[in-house]
Amino acid sequence: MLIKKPSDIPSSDITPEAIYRARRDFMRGAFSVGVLGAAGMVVPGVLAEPVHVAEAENKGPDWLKREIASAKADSQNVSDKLTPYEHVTQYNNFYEFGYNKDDPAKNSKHFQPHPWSVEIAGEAGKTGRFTLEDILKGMALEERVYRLRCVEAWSMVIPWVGFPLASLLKRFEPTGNAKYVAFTTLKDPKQMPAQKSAFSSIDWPYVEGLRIDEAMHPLTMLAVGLYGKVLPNQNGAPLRLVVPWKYGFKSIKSIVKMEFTEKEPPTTWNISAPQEYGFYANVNPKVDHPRWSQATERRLPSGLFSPNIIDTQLFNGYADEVAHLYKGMNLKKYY
Ligand SMILES: Nc1nc2c(c(=O)[nH]1)N[C@H]1C(S)=C(S)[C@@H](COP(=O)(O)O)O[C@H]1N2
Ligand SMILES: [Mo]
Repeated sequence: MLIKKPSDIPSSDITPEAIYRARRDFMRGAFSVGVLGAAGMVVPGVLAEPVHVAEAENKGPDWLKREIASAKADSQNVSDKLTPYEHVTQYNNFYEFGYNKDDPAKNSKHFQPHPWSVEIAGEAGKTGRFTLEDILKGMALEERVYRLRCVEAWSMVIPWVGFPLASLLKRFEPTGNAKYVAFTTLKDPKQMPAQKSAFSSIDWPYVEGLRIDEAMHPLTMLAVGLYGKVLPNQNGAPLRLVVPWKYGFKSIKSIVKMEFTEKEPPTTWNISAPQEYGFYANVNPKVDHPRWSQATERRLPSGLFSPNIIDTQLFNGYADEVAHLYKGMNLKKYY
């Protein structure tokens, strides 16, 4: 018989999400930002065995750490158990840093996400280049617990810190011709080693896009943190998209440009394999990937001896909020 060592028990099993919330509320009330900002900060996600995160792993300017630490819990939370911090930050897809799940954490250690700026372009009254500080100015950060479902049929539950994309886009006064928003990731082969590879099947930079109503939907967010801390490089520092009802590849990382466009913009995975990855990429258990089923998913942590397979939900469980966006559309055709 296999006996689980305590260290094999996922911390999400020890710490129900309710305790996480209670603890977070408690921390907000009891401690000042100064205490939270000190070295060896306790990540609010884990109570029974607090994860002490070295200050070196919570990299970023002090103003950003302060804003992230003071984020307010939003009502947009799912009740699923959180995926432990180690899994969220060590099992990643970020092809700019390599193709294995542990490559992004290993190969992004020297990536410099500060200072950072984002170019705003296209069909809008205000365009130009804005620093990360400009972008976050006046933006009330929220913590939101969302499911993330990768097209590869695994999923996680992540407490993001960020703000609704709509709050930012409205500032730039999109014109009536702004039907889509196109997003671009940084291209910098000096910092992103896999962009140097001659064998890459991806045409860098990574690009993504949303229809304007999807971009303006209140669930669509830009994240700057997770688990109450600065977004780790491997998760898309300093600024990444999170669209919880779509496959993970839509949630583009390390964004340097957003452009309002009239035409549907090209997207990286659709360019590489159009018959496998569409523009919409809505999570749908009834529309299988040509090479595998999308009916179920491996909810991480899920081990060889403790598989955690669950049913995939239409729109990743966000159908009540987003199904109206696709009314009358054939979801098999627009996959
Ligand atoms: N620039 C960029 N963004 C990206 C990717 C990538 O390779 N490059 N991978 C995507 C995929 S396939 C997924 S599942 C999610 C994973 O996010 P996470 O590593 O923070 O969990 O990021 C998405 N965003
Ligand atoms: Mo993915």
